[in-house]
Amino acid sequence: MLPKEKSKYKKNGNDLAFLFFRHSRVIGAVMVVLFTLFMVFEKKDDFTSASYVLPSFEGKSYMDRGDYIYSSRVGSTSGKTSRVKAAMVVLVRDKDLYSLVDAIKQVEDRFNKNFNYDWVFLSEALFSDDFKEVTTALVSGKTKYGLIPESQWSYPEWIDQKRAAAVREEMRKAEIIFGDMESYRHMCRYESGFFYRHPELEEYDYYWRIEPDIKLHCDINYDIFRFMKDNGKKYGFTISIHEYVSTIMTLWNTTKEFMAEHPEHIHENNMLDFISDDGGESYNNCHFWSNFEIGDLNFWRGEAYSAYFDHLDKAGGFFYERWGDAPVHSIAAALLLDRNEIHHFNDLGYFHNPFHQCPIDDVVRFENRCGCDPALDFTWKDFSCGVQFYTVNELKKPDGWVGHVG
Ligand SMILES: Nc1nc2c(ncn2[C@@H]2O[C@H](COP(=O)(O)OP(=O)(O)OP(=O)(O)O)[C@@H](O)[C@H]2O)c(=O)[nH]1
Ligand SMILES: *[C@@H]1O[C@H](CO)[C@@H](O)[C@H](O)[C@H]1NC(C)=O
Ligand SMILES: [Mg+2]
Repeated sequence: MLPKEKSKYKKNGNDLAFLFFRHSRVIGAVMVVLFTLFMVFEKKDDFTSASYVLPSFEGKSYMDRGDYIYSSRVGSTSGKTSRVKAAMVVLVRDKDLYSLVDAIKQVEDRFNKNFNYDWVFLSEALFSDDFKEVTTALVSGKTKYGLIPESQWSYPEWIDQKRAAAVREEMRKAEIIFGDMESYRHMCRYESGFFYRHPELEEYDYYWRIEPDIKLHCDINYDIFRFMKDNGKKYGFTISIHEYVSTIMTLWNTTKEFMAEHPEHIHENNMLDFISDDGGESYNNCHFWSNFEIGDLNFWRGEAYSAYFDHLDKAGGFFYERWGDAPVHSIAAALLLDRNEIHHFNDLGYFHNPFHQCPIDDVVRFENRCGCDPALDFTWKDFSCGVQFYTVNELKKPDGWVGHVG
């Protein structure tokens, strides 16, 4: 450095020091005011620390906490690495591709990029090359595209199609949701009785049902399918809800016929108390919302459920009423499974219009990077059946659940 420049810097430095001393009282006063304001607004005592540490973690994952999420019946899934035979399954129309892409991306980013499970897309019409290319580009596993045989997406011969059409017209007038739709009925019947028999699903034991427009709010940091297998779970849900009675007027009576005819299929440790408040006399309309399902395909493929589906299908309520696959699957799971085989995934965070599941437990939400507002969580609300599920199964509800009722 040249001497001249050196002196310049020195001079500037002296000037600054001079200014500081001249105004030291003013500067001091300003600093006191700022400090006081800081103390007033920042009531926390850790105002000096540079990084913020989440208070409730205590270095422990909720996965190891052994509380309501992993109830006493459920073991830890850590340490297991091998994949199970499982796939994401999507029933979808070709034209709904761009309602589906973001759902796929979320499932990949939040879960599947670490596990690379396959995706199976099903439809009653062939998928376009565009659909196949876009979906294949998005996923980390293999993709398969299955065509639904016409025999499974049409009227069985015992159905009176005139009667079915008359019902649709009545329901249209009564403004019953999807009541006038023929395709919706084929969809519900297919999801109830056929998807698990599709040849493209033959090699799998577990499935996760995914629909267009759904959202996943949280990371899933464990292999959800292995969790099912290791813990003997056969049906997993996120949201439960009461069904619209006018769509299932005779479903319970038809179910009671089945129970009387096939007592051998009713599990001795069933969950009847989730779906009936009077010991089976009537249905309380509680069901698992089946737009999300993680389940054991072999349960649906088994003798008990096959007999139940056949009984319902013969009765015709998929067409003469508007039986949904959600109450059908739920009633079956509640009656034919051991209640311990049904699992509430309270740690996922999920949205299907119009309801959210958002874990109200801070530790779960923070640990899984949930991007949702717990105030919107549907689980504990009146129209949900979450309280019923936790109560009849004597599961511990998360702290503060009462504040989310209503
Ligand atoms: N291939 C095919 N898939 C269908 C058809 N109708 C519905 N689906 C699929 O079946 C599932 C349920 O249908 P949705 O229309 O989502 O019914 P929902 O969930 O009761 O109602 P919203 O999502 O509120 O419209 C979704 O995965 C749809 O993509 C159809 O006619 N053909
Ligand atoms: C159910 O069956 C009972 C007894 O057979 C009958 O009285 C009742 O009306 C039926 N309910 C419906 C909704 O069909
Ligand atoms: Mg849907």
